[in-house]
Amino acid sequence: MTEDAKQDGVIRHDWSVDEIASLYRLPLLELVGRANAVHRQYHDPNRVQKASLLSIKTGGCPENCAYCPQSAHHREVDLTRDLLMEPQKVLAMAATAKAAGAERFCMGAAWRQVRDGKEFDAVIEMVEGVRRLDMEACVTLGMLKPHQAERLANAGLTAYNHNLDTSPEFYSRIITTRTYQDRLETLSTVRATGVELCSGGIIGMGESIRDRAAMLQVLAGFAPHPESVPINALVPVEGTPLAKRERIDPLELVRMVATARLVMPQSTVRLSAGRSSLTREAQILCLMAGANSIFYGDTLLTTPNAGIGEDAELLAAIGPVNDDAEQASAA
Ligand code: SAM
Ligand code: DTB
Ligand code: SF4
Repeated sequence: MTEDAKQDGVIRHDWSVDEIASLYRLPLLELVGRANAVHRQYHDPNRVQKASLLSIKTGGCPENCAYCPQSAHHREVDLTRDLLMEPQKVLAMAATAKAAGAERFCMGAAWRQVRDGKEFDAVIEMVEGVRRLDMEACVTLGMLKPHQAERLANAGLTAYNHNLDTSPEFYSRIITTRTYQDRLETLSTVRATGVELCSGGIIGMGESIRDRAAMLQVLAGFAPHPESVPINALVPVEGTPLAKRERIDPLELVRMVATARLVMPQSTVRLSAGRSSLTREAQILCLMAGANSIFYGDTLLTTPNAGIGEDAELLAAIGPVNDDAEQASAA
């Protein structure tokens, strides 16, 4: 074991970007091996949490995130805008997701920020309803004020998703309608309520390895680390400024997951968007490298996901996971 590897698994908040970039660039087998050892130290290697996503309010967002099909700035995108869904309909979908094995239900609204009023009241009702189903509830609603975060906390919200997306340096190449600082402030507003943080980012937008490392450095600088770290690979959507970006090499995703695992040993690392273009084997490598959750269901928010059938096959091929009879009998 190298001297560096002996320190693996220590919880730190003082990583340098250089240190993180060096981990990312390790020989792949060394990187995955070390990440797997840390993963096994803190997590059950046979557990893969299934989370389901639902877009509760689709499209027409005033922000200009270059990757996002829901931005009103990208007029060429073929997407039907929708008003906020009725809580009853959302809760029926949550119940269906639970019946399919999802433990967590994540609801996304294409808002720049939360506004008080009927729509927010309806979101509170959704959160309460998901918790009554005995599922974890996560929402992603854009920026929010302390009293709004408190209301979500009182409704029983498990986690708030708010991604940093990329490094502070690369950020303005992707989004100009809000700042990195806005993002950090929302995260600290959520943290103050005791609701868990879900924050991660996207690779494959033209950023460098240093940018990827710099994003992880900011995340790992939080004390405690975000409980949940989604790692997305860009899904290039026709009509967005990033539509023509080539899909990243799946091994870059493996490296990103492994590096996230090494710098945030206790966090749940979620293998998020981009999974539908990965082979079964590449997904398994990501799980070996430290991912412990997948988004389960036929769609992410607006783009296709690996289907439930394919995922059932993936999980069955791995063998019984989650220690439950449902998976064992599907195998
Ligand atoms: N409006 C909310 C906000 O500001 O956080 C959230 C919804 S947004 C769709 C949630 C996250 O999905 C984004 O932060 C981004 O990381 C990810 N995402 C959106 N479009 C994507 C794409 N085309 N490919 C990969 N990830 C994407
Ligand atoms: C996250 O980091 N990825 C999920 C979840 N958090 C909300 C969303 C992925 C969205 C991919 C593009 C789409 O389907 O619209
Ligand atoms: Fe709006 Fe969120 Fe999409 Fe950005 S990522 S355009 S904030 S929905």
